[in-house]
Amino acid sequence: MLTEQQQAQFWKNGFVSVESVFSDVEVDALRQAAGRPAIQDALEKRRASERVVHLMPLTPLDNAFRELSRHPRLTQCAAQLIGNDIQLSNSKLATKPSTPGAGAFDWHQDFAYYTHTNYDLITISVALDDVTQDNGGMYAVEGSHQYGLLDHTRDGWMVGACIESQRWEANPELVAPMMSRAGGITIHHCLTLHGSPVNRSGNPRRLVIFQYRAGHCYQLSDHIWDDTGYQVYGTPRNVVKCVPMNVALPKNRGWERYCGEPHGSVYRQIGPIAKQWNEETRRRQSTTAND
Ligand SMILES: O=C(O)CCC(=O)C(=O)O
Repeated sequence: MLTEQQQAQFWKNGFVSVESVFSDVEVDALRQAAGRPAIQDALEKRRASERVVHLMPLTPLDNAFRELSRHPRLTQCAAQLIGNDIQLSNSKLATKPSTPGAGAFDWHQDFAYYTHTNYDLITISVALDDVTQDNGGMYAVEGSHQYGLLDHTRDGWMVGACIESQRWEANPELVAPMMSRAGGITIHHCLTLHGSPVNRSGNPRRLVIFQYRAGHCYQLSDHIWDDTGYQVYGTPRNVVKCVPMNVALPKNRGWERYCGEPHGSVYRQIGPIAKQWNEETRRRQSTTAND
């Protein structure tokens, strides 16, 4: 649970770090899960020893990460910030190689990748290693969650990076570290401008990253992952909240193959694995209710 002060910090700055959410034993179990063949093979295929890899979707690869995605210590924080009906939007293992000098990640807002009908989305990053300025920890621009959606496109195509560099260059005093020791978490708003520099440490940096959305967020573009829409807290209310916004839907070259056209499909909100897991939850709940 977040204290009132932590919640106030989140809403003021657009992010907050919370130390010691998971014990050393729990972190060790997560590291072991990250070391199992399904995940190691997938990382190797993506050349994780040379570059940043965001392994997605993570929860179907190992049950430890499915359990982590719905762990009350995470979902209760999410519920405090965005309400009682929480779905997983996506999950990933974000690795940075130990090769010194490798792995910068450009400044961006997460919302630019996954436009929704409103901004009730947050990202929780769980540190599997101590995350420091030396090993490529993330930085954020304080207060940038109030900027609205910035431009991440060229000629309408998503470039995966914010192109408005004045936003972080003009006010360096607003750029602040968003880091924690292993077992800690950071939480940031979907509009918080953030990025991470190269790893200079010679040590790996692994983060498990969950993006959560309120159930009333309806995805407008991009493709959905197998675990998108997994109900991790509360029950679905089947209400969509729309706030006024003009958003140029970004086109994504690589993702036409998933959805048949470059903006993705607004009709697909729940991935196949999330559907199956949600059905299991419904069955469990109705059995319990009938007992
Ligand atoms: O891996 C990193 O350092 C950056 C991760 C990130 O910014 C993201 O997943 O949105």
